[in-house]
Amino acid sequence: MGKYELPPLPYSYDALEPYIDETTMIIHHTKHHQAYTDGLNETLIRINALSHKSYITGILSDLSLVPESARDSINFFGGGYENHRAFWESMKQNGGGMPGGRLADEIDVYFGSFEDFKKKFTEGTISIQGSGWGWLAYNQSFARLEFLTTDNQTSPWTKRRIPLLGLDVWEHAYYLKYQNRRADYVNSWWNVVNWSVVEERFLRVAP
Ligand code: MN3
Repeated sequence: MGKYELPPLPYSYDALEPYIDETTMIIHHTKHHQAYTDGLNETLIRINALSHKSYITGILSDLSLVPESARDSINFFGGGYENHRAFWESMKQNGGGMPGGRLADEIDVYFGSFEDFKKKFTEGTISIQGSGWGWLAYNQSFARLEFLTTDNQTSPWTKRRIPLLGLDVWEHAYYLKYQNRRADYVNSWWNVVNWSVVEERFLRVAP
């Protein structure tokens, strides 16, 4: 694939105000995401795999193929690179509301209702111990939607799940504005979710 580069944000750093503040977005994108990107490139160089034919999601899907000495680094930096890339894309200014179409129907089937889904996602993500992510994901083996959490930067791809919508609850994602109030951050975040992107992701993978 060649060297990975920090993907530009699809909006300005202040676009998600007041829910996610500009300073947090600048640091999160230019420092944290940049560090995952650099760490991924350094790890690939170390194992002579910068020209690996698969995009990072393919590598994360089967870490057993990665040399053992680099597996944790690929999991961490590769997951961090990809999780953040997808995270930025799944938010927008004036987001929020509800999904429509087939995704809305499937959420009703597997979670009961959109409100039930939101509750499960919110509570499950708030209660992650330490750093991690909450996810709405697609389980291709069982052709169904699922909620899951992952620790640190582990990607849903590594758990054989296709990420549709993820929420970063590392303290770096909210501490400047919300301090220790993770619940306030998670509840606010629903106002910036870009449901049309999540619907597109779902329609690409669900037959
Ligand atoms: Mn982060």
